[in-house]
Amino acid sequence: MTRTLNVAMIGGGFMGKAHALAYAAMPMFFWPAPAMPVRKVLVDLNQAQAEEGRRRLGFEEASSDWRAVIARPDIDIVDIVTPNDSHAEIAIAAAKAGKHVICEKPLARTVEEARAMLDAVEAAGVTHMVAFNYRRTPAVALARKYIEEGRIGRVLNFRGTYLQDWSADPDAPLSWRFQKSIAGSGTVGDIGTHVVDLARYLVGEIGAVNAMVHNYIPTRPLQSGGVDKLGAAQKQVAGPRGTVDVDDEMLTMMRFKNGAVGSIEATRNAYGRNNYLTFEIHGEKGSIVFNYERRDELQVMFADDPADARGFRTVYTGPNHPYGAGLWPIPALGIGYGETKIIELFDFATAIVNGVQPSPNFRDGFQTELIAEAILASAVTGAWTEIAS
Ligand code: SOE
Repeated sequence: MTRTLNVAMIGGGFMGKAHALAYAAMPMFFWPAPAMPVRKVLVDLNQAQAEEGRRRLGFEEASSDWRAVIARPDIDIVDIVTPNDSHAEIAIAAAKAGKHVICEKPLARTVEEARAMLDAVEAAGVTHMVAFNYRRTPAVALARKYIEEGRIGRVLNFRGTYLQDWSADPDAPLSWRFQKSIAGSGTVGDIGTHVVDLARYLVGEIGAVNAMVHNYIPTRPLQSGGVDKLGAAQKQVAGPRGTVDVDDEMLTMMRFKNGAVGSIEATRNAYGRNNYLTFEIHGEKGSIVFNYERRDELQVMFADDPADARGFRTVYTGPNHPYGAGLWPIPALGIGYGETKIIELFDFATAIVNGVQPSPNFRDGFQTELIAEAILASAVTGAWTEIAS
């Protein structure tokens, strides 16, 4: 009989919605499922919020006490979808209680926190994952397959961007994402790390960075109410403002350990860009281009195509591509954010059942944190900064 995995999810906001959807839908897509997730307990800041989340997200129970929930013997997975400042405390407690842990990105605010989290899960021998979900877009996994198969030869260059515009308006509210004490950093941690994760996944380990960061909007309107508000749709012109003490924009050059070079640009202030997470990879035998806003598509150019047919062409992901057996039966029916989370959970549950570590796990999250810290350090000194490992 298929094993069940009882889930305690800590947090019921934007990411909670995405993870709850994945728990419900994973067996609908991937059947037979590696395990049947049971939405057991939803934990939120207070009982009323937890109860509302329970009803909405389909959990059996509600609680405002994550420590008590983690101590329960019937819980198998602790899922951390809270702001960054509580990731370490919850993950370390969950590991000590012997629970498998999935944690939203970035893994932590600092390298020290990430190190402690990695040590805790490794000491406990539990399965761990950091939720850099964009790797799970089938077109991204297809890009990796092509690279592994040598279809574009040795990789020479990776150009990545993550451009959004939800914070371009100076009157968009002071989300926790603008506060260093909660977030750790701004674009670097929030969206830059997604591109770092893709660069490591597709090209290999990053050896050194040379970066700039900028802040353009030093204050933003303070929020009222307990629920974090994101973006200009929540614009508040009047009222008190609070300090933004993180970066609004980052740019970095990179040297990969395998000799490739690359760059990343990330900002949440690029009017007209919504979730413009892109990469262009050039190799000795071809190129690959991806844009998450057109995530069913992978643009490929293979240099060994006949001379009169050379050029970029579009591959629409479907049943013949990574994860295709579980997804929709016809290419281009549409892959969304939800599907990336469903695939992520499928890989996490498979790893738990097989007693192996998935990727990206806390070691990857820790390494990405080292790179984020090097980007911030290089932005201060202006110098090339080696990544410790
Ligand atoms: C805001 O920039 C945000 O919600 C990020 O925090 C997520 O990681 C990204 O997937 C979407 O945008």
